[in-house]
Amino acid sequence: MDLNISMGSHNMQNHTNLKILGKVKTRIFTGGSGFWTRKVRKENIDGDAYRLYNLDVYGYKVHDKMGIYGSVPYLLAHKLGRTLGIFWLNASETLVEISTEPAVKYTLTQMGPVAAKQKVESRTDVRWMSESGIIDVFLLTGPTPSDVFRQYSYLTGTQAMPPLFSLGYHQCRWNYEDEQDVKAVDAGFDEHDIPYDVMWLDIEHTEGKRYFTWDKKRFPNPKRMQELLRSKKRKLVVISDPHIKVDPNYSVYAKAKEQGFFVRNHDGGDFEGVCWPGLSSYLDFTNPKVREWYSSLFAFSVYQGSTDILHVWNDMNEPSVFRGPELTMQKNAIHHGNWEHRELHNIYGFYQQMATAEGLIQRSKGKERPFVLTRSFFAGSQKYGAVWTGDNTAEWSYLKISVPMLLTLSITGISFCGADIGGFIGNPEAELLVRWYQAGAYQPFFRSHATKNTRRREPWLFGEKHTQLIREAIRERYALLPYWYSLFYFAHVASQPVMRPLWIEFPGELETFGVEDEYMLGSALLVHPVTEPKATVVDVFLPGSNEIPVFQRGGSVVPIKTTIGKSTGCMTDSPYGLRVALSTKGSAVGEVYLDDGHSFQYLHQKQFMHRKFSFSSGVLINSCADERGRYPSKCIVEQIFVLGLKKQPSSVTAHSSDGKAQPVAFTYCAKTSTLSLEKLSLNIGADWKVHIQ
Ligand code: NBV
Repeated sequence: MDLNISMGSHNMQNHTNLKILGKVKTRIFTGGSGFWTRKVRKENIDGDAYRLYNLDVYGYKVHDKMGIYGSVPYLLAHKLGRTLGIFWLNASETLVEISTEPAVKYTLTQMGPVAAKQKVESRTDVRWMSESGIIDVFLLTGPTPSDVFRQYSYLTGTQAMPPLFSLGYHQCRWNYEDEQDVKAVDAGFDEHDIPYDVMWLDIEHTEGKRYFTWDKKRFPNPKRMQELLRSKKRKLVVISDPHIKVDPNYSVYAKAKEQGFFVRNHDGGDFEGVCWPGLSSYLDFTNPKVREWYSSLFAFSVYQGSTDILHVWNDMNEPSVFRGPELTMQKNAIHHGNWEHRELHNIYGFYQQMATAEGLIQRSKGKERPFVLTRSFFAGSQKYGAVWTGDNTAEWSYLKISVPMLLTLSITGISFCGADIGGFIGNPEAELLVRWYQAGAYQPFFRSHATKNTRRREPWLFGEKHTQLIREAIRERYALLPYWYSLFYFAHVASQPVMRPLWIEFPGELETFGVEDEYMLGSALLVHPVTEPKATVVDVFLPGSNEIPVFQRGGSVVPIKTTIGKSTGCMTDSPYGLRVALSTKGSAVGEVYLDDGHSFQYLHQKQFMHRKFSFSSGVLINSCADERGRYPSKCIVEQIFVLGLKKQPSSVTAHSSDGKAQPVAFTYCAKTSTLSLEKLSLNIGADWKVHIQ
């Protein structure tokens, strides 16, 4: 591989440290990553550099190299047989120029029958330029995609294990008007038999955009409202931005002012800019003392009206400053340690999310996993929660671009990511909204959101036909929760992205390299969302030797829930099902991970269960995948579908570990080659075998 990195600086002098993780033999050749809305991989570059500079870009353009809300200065390169990464650790404004030389094609001819392979080699040069500061450069030498993911996680951490509820469906809009509105929307979900987990409140829930307060007229009794949600095992997320209203009577402002916790102007006074509350100062989250204090604001005794079902959303943390240069903070503003803002601009939002997550953990005395969504992010933000793609528009092109945007985030370590369902700006027509729900149900962070003054768009407002389609999409998400949760566990412990470009799963298949309209969810499911209007057919590229006419990969076992409740919390005891899709050799493997879904006991007390399913020679085996885990579950596997079974079996028997065998009733459909076992009662956590003869 060819590696040709040039480094440069504009403005101040850089100090560059080059570190190599593993052995670099030769040079890097292609790739691209970060948070750009353009294609992840593009032949030939038009000359402009990618810009990494976190900015609030309302209704950003699709396919644009200018930065938006977050940056990850990390580049991945992949060719047949080799994956590499370059991590450029610097948080100042950074430009990355990528130029690709035209591809050279040559043919490898193997001896024997006509087996000709075409191999395409091209050379890509990358030039990195950071405005300021110290630069640490890490070369991650792979050689496989998962090696690179692991090496990158050594440097930046892995995805935080999300609380289970946060993988359910989230309902948001700017704004749900008042407690009555929240109550009505919440009831709407139950009336229409649509599960959901989280109600969201935007900036209007506060007293004049003073975060940590409630508008007394609209939300006179926030605890009562939270109790209503709690009764259905649902949660609340409220917004908390980094700007603090300049108001000596607002205790958050007064205390921060008194302790010198705001970012300062070059001349020493507190920096003041305009944002939602009017004149505001900005907390200096780069100061550990500020973070510690900010975290303490989430204590139940301090944050009046909050309960343990309240989680947090950090917005505007690029930081967004109305009337500031490019809508952000002056580069010569001063932070803790006398660092100029220019040195750390891209990591400001990262520190707010860090302090918020810490605060939520502390208020639970270290017991509960937090959920924090952030708009701005940097390398490592995955340790603190989720990221979304900001203010997108209700147009088909934004639905389409959500896939490469989320894939880019995923391979840069941020697995918990999503795009506003329906598009934040504008009013989606029913078809677009439905397609967006269908796509979003298979994207990690699943939240619908809409800006102010848009028409209401709760799932039941577009006629029964559309309600039904949205209901099905959301219910399918809930059915797949065991699979989602297991994938997040593997992201957490083994740095494997949840959403994967095809080339990760099929690194030796050249045809997969440029595909960005479909992806793998884990290693078992291939998803190709419909992102065009009036589509009745889509071309789906099926890599590998997959013969199954569903997009579950041949050779995989996917765990599901067979009964859907009002929310994830209501489904703790619901039974499991297993979808076994056989490979051409008639085998399949899969895993399931489960724990209490909310605490850190999986870590401290090993209270988790990790099981492995394997099918070969007609026997499906459930065995323990991690002996350290001890989390008993009463849940049963009540349904098993075996897809791709060539002939009808003559008998099916279930064998428990104590040697007892029981015949199992089954149905077989020759047309679809599917065997269905229902009304089973096999414990999910016990060793058992099912023999199919
Ligand atoms: O807080 C209001 C909005 C929020 O709904 C949106 O999700 C953020 O991306 N916020 C931006 C500020 C206003 C945008 C016009």
